[in-house]
Amino acid sequence: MPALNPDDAKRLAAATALDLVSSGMRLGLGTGSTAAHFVSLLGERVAAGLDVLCVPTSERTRIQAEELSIPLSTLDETPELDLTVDGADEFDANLRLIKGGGGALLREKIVATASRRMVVITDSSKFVETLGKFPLPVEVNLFGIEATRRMIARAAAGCGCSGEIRLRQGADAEPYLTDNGHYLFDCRFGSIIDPNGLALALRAVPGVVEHGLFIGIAAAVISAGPSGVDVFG
Ligand code: ABF
Repeated sequence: MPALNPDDAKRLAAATALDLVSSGMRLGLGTGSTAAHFVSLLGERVAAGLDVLCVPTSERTRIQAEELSIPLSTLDETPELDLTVDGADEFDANLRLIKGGGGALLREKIVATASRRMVVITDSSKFVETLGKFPLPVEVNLFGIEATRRMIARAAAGCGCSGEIRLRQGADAEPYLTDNGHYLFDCRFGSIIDPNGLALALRAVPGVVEHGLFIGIAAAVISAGPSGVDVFG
């Protein structure tokens, strides 16, 4: 069998997650290139008669799902979901995740925690022994941004964090605005020895709206790579 490239692996993980979906389900739809494969495959099933109602985690995903005629709802109309399928930037053996590289972590966390089950789909390169090589995204309110930056640095004291405001892609050097009108700090830790402690410390900073550590939320990770599909959890 030829080696899978990362994009094939993402699609394989997405196809594996599709087996968990059945008619009548209310689904959360994630954001990012892996989640986009899931949405695309789900669109094919919907066209063939699958009956689901979906809540997207970003405007990007909403647009993709609309184009595929996937029936959509909002969390206000459909506050409890059966299953959310989403990607991740990193995961460890305890199903702890870093998410938010795609800029949608707040809605992703709200939708995932409104679901009875969250299943993560990734290519196998996202597995790490210790979280933190990928910069941790932290969504912050625009008010008092410098004060918040310092408080985040103090909250992460000892972890060696340096945070930078994420900029939009392109040459204008304007900060990236999330779908919720906030900025993102990308905090470089290298390794996060105590993810639970860091999550609590970040939550205690008033200007922090949410952070990209997902702990105790994912029920399983479907990871695809050169050796096939592994399911963690
Ligand atoms: C979203 O997309 C994220 O929370 C994560 O940041 C990212 C993963 O991206 P990709 O699937 O493109 O690797 O799920």
